[in-house]
Amino acid sequence: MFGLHSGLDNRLDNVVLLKQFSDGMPDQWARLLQTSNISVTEQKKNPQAVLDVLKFYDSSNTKDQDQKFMTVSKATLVPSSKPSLADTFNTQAVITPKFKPPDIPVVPDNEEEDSENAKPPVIAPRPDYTKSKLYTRSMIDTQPQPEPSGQDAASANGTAQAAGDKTKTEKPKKKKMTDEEILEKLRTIVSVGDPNRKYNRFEKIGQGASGTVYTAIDIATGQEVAIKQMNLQQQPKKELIINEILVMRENKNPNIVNYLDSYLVKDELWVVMEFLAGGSLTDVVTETCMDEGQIAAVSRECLQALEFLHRNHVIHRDIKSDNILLGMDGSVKLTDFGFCAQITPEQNKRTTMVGTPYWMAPEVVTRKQYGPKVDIWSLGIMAIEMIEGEPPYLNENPLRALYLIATNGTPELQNPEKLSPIFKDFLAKCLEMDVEKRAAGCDLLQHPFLKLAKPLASLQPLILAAKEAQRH
Ligand code: 3AM
Repeated sequence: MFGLHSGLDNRLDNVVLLKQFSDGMPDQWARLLQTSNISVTEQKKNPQAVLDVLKFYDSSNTKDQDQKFMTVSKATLVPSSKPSLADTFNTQAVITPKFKPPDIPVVPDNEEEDSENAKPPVIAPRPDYTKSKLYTRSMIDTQPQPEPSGQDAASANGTAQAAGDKTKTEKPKKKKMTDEEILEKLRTIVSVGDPNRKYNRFEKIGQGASGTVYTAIDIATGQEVAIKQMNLQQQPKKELIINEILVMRENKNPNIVNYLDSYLVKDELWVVMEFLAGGSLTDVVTETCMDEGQIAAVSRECLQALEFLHRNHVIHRDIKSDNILLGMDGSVKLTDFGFCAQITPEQNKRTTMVGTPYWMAPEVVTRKQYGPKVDIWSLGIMAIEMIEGEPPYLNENPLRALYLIATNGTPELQNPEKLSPIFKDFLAKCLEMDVEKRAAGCDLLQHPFLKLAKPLASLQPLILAAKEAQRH
């Protein structure tokens, strides 16, 4: 009886607290909070974190943005029409299971097995609901942010102002470019002419966050290319598209998907890039088990891309397996520069809350000034995807996931005892809460874990197995 009473009292207490906390809150926030699964005890423990994540969620929850940052789901549990963010919360009871997915065993690295003789990888017993992309869309906070607190301002080396970012700054706010100004700027970047005369045999391969992706053949060279077609009217932050093309065009690297060309076709911007036939790393992590040698190989390739970008003062800000594409030969390349930020030595910190909730670094979620090391944190989360098939908290509502990132710190692994000490050390250096102590890309490239890397060709059987699993 005592238990029952105390439980009831607790609940009543919680209702009162919840009401007190949400009093004076915009209705939309109170509604989001109610469906977020953030318990009242959690709300009470860290109200500021709750307010931060609510603000972010609300400001990135416009109809336009739902369209832009939605990724099409392949999961059977996901409704066939694109759900709105509100649907995301309302259907949460349906798509969020009450139980944890079964543990996915990490296949031990077998040094004697060369890639050609490798046995087909074990297909992980991964339930369909964990493959949902419903929760894994990229987001950006479009609201202006408050002035930094004294402490934040003092710790930063400068103020931030991205192309298209509304970040805190002492200067007057940068005027938003008009649609005509954006078109004018794009005309100076794109090639003249009709791409339908240069490319043929268009085939749709997918619907991305900002546009539809096709494969096509370059008629002159016979090269297969990928073409992303973006409707300019439907882009809520058109400045980001300019950013995307310029960064891709100016930062060529073997570990970055190669930008080839771009065109304006009526209302659309077409971006032509190299085609990677192996699919995304998400397909591999959700459908197969990777061993440490394969994880080390992918991590090294991604780190090479990040070290290059950071050296050139670019923060990617949306590192996740969906944005890593694979070639059939096992090559690993980073893509989707739609959220990246160009920094300078004088203005090397940003504050815009941007990325995909589950992969976001704590300093982004708690709205501190941040730098390139946010990509290193996200790489650590991506390494967890390679071990467990999904990022931490994926079963949680995104709002609660943001709260947990803000308050829990370094996430825990499901089966840490299955990993080698050297791999655990690598993860700890990526997922270090203290940004100063977190390793930089150039340091991590020297980490002994990467010496375990198998040849890239060892990824081929995983790519084939993922493709095979997706056919069924
Ligand atoms: O729809 P899914 O997730 O299978 O991986 C990207 C995504 O696939 C793929 O197009 C879909 C929408 O973004 N994609 C994007 N760029 C690509 C490229 N350069 C690409 N696939 C191959 N090469």
